[in-house]
Amino acid sequence: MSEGSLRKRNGAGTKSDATKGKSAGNPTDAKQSVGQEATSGGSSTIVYFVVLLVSATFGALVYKDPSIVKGPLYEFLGFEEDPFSPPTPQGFAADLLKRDAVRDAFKHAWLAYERDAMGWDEYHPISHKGTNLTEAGGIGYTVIDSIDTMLIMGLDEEYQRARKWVEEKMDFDRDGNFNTFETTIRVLGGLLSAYALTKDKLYVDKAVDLADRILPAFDTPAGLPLSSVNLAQRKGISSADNNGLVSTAEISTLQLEFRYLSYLTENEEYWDAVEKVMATIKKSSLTNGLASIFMNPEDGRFVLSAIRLGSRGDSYYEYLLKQYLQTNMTEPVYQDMYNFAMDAVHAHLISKSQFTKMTYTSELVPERDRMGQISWRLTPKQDHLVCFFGGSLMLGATTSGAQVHPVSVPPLPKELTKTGKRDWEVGEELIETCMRTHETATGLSPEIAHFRIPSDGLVGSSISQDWYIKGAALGQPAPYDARYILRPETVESLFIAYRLTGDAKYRRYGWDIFQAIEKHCRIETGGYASVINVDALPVEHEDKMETFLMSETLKYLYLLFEDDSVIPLSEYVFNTEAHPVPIINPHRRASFS
Ligand code: DMJ
Repeated sequence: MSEGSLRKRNGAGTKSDATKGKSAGNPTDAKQSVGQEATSGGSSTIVYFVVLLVSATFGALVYKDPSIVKGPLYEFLGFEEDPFSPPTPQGFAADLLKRDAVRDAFKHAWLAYERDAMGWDEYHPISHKGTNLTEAGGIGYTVIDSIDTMLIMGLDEEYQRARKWVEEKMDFDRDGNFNTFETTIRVLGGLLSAYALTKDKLYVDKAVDLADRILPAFDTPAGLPLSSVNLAQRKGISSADNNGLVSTAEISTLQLEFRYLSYLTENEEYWDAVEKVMATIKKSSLTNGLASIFMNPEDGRFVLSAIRLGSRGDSYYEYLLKQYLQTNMTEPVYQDMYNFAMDAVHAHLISKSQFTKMTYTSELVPERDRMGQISWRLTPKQDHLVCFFGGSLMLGATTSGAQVHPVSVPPLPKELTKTGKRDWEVGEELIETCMRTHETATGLSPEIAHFRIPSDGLVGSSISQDWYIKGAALGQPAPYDARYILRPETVESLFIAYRLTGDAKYRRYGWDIFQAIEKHCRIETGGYASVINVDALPVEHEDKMETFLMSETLKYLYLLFEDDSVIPLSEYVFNTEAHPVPIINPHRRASFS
């Protein structure tokens, strides 16, 4: 494994970008120019001593109470922002103790899985066993989802054993139905990222084998891939549960993976398949810019269904931005689609809570009255899944919403467009809201949070805060909404926000979450388990360790505490399962606009 491939090339890491950025308002530079002016005016010793005395007195006063001058001073010095106020990036050096604590946690998870269930798709840490997604046998779901985290963490021995398993045991010739989206983001994405970080041909060969088995799922009249695919029969399978409809997030979250594979292999078929999906979505887009969560693979149209940033909607928005980033900001069509979607989200889905004015996202649920008239009900419900969106908005603000590239760290207001500023602010606020949902008995956030609205009938109830877990009642079984299943979305946003601001508070938040996971999800005999009710102590566990703990949650936490030259955001884009793939200069242009 070459560390060089993980770190920013040519030595110009985000750290130096940050330094470069800061120089726009760098106090050191400013002091130098002030000093030069003072001395260039005259050579007299008296003048020199008077200036020195005044400066020293002034300096002492300011040292004691910087607030007396800092506003006027920084304006006088020509700074756009207050250089004396936090957040001040302290450099992006690793916090070694915390970083290594996260690495130990990963080892605790991986070694238990390896001991009890190596090669099985999923792991159950309490019963110490593995299960597969289908009766047909495993496809390396957990192994592949974890490999790039080992590479990033420098876990060489674990990595070598995992690679050996991929080489000798992994088999996609399984006669069972696998979810097209999950198989792509976890397994294809994991293989591609392992290749990107090692340049080991084994991973591309495996990726090609898998992608060729998934491709037939795209063979529908509108080109929208079916929900499942039989990997051995190479056949798309439509979803019986959803009347053959496909989920918007699922069909629009395959693009980074297939496009990168096409770039590597020069096989245009992969690129064409996923681009056609985007062309169909663009053609069908609703006039208000919103996207409902189901589409029809027969005619390529959106189907009347909920509109939200949570399940079945989430990564549609994520990949609009990331497709623009993956193609090195050269494809205006993805930027247009992203901007159109963001305007719609701000206009219709962003809400403020009743009492403390927390920013959150609502859902629009269609309702049909007796006359067949449709109206939309704004529901104050936010999935934990939505917590990716704060970081995503901030990333969008500094790229799609930026006037200069790269922007400073943190960006200066003048560097952002009007919509960039809007997205940056709302992104920061959404992260704060997600952190508020960690104010539970365990410090873990629930799967779904509801926010108080005047019509909720809870006036005078014991719910004193702005948000609550619906259906939770003392002495009653915990509702589904109360679970924490080791999800990554909040720490994903914290990682991005830290890289874009250098604000130490994001590391503090991440450390709090990590400690809550350690305290309540860690199984002493090995592994981590989901918690059934985040608001009840002692916790009750569900015997399952989701694969995204090792692919996403622990990776983002590790990178939050790692120095910022590792997987720099200027060179990589993370797929929705946190597998980094390189930003590419595309060899072709989008065939639609
Ligand atoms: C992951 O599999 C992916 O992030 C996906 O986009 C939705 N969420 C889960 C983890 O919560």
